[in-house]
Amino acid sequence: MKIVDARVIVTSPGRNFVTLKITTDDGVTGLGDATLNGRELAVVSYLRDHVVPLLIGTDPHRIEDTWQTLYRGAYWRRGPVTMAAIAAVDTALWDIKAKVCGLPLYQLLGGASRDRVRTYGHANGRDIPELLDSVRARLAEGYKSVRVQTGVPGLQTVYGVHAGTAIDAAQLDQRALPVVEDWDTGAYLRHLPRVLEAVRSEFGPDLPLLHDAHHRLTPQQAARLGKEIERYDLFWLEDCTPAEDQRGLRLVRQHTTVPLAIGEVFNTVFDYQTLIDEQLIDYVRSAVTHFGGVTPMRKLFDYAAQRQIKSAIHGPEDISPVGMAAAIHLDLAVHNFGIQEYSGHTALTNEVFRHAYTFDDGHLHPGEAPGLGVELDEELAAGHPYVPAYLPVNRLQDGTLHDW
Ligand code: CS2
Ligand code: MG
Repeated sequence: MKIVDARVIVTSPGRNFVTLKITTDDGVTGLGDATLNGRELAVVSYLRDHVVPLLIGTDPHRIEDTWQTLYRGAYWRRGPVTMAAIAAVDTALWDIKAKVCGLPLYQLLGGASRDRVRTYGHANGRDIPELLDSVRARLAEGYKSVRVQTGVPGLQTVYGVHAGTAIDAAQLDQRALPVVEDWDTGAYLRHLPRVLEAVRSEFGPDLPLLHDAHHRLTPQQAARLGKEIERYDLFWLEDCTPAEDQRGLRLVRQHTTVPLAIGEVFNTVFDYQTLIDEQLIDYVRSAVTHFGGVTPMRKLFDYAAQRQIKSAIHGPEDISPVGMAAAIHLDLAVHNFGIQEYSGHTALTNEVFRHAYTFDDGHLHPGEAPGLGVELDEELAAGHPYVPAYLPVNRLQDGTLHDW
């Protein structure tokens, strides 16, 4: 079997997605997600200009060798652009291999370790009443676990709070450039305990709650917050501090038992080494799309399992249904599964990317279709071309650029 074609398809059914489609001489095709939110075109070029020429004529069954060739053969290693490109190739080759075997991908990953995949959804509100309504909406949709994010008094815009957030018209016009959001760590630290108190008193002690601090605290601030919110028994506190300096989590871990989740911006196992070796976190958050594909994700989960750390694959709307499908196959198969983030996608996105995975009663299942179980409607995709778009940036009250 040989690869005879590999095409990069960029489509924007409401937001930008980058997909690699590999075709073999037997006519078998495989899909891989290469979407890097705000830097999509960098991955498009990396794939089209530097990876696709290397794939033509190679054996699609040699997944490990292809992965090692793309990782080591480039000389320049790691990083989100490189690893998103490699992820797309790796995922597409697993899709092909599973299709050739006539099996859903999870069967090639060791078969099912559970009957269905537990998820969590996003609840957000500009203020506490709006957040409580959003939690009720997620529960009504069937979610059994909910991530809670709110606005902060005195701030115009905050991560995770959208749908009517006060972005003025001028900023909307600049959507092709990063929107500038404002931030005040002190206001946030004072406000979050009030938010969690309100959610717990409304929904009781048993509802699994998650919160994403989104890289904005110093280790000291994260340690203080973790201690203060322990009484609200969170399922996890996510990205409590920027974790390039993995040792920073030692301080947090010394002061709080709140479960910690980190890693959605990580793209190789080396980003996690201290965190896993010293058991500084409880969940690893990388996405198949940003971590080099299915192959390294399996290795990450086995490494994490040695320290009783569980999986929690990143699953916002900027992971395409192709990347989401790969995640759900992994979720069903790995033993140390924790939880799967699932924001869902728009109806149009689900038309462009028809998928076999299902969401029911707060859980996902990858389905039994051979491969990933995703088909890309290229004609429909072509009707929604790339739209320049950036992630926001954050500035403190004095104008200092801060982590978003
Ligand atoms: C967030 C993401 O889902 C999460 O946990 O951190 O929504 C993140 O902000 C986006 O994926 C960035 O593209
Ligand atoms: Mg996050």
